[in-house]
Amino acid sequence: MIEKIVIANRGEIALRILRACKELGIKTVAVHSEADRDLMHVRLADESVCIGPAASADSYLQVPSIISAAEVTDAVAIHPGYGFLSENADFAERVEESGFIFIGPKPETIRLMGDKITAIEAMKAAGVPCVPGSDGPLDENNERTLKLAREIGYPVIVKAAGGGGGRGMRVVHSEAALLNAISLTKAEAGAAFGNDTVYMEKYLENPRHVEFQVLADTHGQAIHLCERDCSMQRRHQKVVEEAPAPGISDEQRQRIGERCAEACRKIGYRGAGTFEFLYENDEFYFIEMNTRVQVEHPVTEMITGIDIVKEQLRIAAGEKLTYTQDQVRINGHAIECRINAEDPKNFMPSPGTITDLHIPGGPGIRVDTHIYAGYRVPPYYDSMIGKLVAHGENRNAAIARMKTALSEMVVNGIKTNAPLHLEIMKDGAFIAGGANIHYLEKKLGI
Ligand code: MV4
Repeated sequence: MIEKIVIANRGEIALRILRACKELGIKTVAVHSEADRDLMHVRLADESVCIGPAASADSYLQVPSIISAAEVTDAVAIHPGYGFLSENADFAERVEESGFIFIGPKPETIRLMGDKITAIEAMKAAGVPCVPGSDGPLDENNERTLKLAREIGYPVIVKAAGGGGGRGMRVVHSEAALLNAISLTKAEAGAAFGNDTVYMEKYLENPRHVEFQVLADTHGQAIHLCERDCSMQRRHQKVVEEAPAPGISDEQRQRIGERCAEACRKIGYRGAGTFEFLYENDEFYFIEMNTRVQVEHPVTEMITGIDIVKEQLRIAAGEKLTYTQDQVRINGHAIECRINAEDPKNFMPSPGTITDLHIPGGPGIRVDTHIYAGYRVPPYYDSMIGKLVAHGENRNAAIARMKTALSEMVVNGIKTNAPLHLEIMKDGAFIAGGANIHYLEKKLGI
């Protein structure tokens, strides 16, 4: 096993990674900003290194500082968590060139998936179903572009190859609006990503966001861990996630999941990953792949009993996957509520000191959080302060447990979105299951 790793992240995921390391007997180095000296995982880590000022750009995004921290502490590997440098191919490359193990896919795989056009090309070639579209960049030939759009059928969506996660895209409803929409999207993409390449897809009007979790080792084995439904979102920020996705048949789950696992084998994928699909009228359409551990990984862990972070560490150490596909069994249903330090009415961030804290518990409840009574939530980072996860023998049981847990939870001193979560848990369309990606914003009146 790996002897010592640097945890190149903060907050709940840094603590989650630290716990997995402790269970596997791996020593840990916490790297943190000047504003994060009081983080829980910094206290619990074997060593810690301050890597710069509060602003992420000066600390958590500083590649040389993180690599230096690994060098001075004699670590052998770096876990990037999610966000920050986790999907930065140049970072992964610098980590490997410096002689460390990057806990994630090969740099070239991150680069392949970072460009949404090459990602779709690779997945289509591997037999993963994709959205009908331009199958490549749009070029200067406007006649060709107009013809393509006519064949796809309006509405279409123009997306930046360097975008993803909702950045750099534009819906087009008519031929008259197409060429101008492409110019605007290209200009925005060039400024935002330094890459003005755009492509086009059929715009699906009311899809759900359903994603498959995969694990792949360096011995050519790959498995899927079922899917998650992440349709409850606001402004491209997921609010509630669940597994399995309501209404997906086991036959379809195994069919699509196996396509994802096979695609991993074909491209030599390594580590944990997520295939993002839009799901509409009982069909799956691949849109993007995430090459990191995701915020919502606990719902998958709850229904499969598989520790995804420990598997990441084992894979990085060159071990074979602990599980074969046959050993992956779905048990019940799990729901995750992202708890944010924000005003539940206007969604404004609400940093500050947590004066009193009561964390809920009981059967089927899991809380992944780094907060404690007296902790001061800094204003510099993402407002997510934890994740409340409820598992039950079925979806209704999980909802009932989530409602009980939400009503028990006390986080005083700051505002949180717990009241919004209670409202969602009592919402008719949520209870019915299968609401689409627009449902929450419509409910909130956006
Ligand atoms: C789409 C789409 C409809 N049709 N692509 C937004 C985030 C990025 N990952 C892809 N996104 C979308 N791509 C086609 N062909 C609708 C969205 C979309 C969306 C997707 C997932 C979750 C929330 C969303 C919110 C708005 C739009």
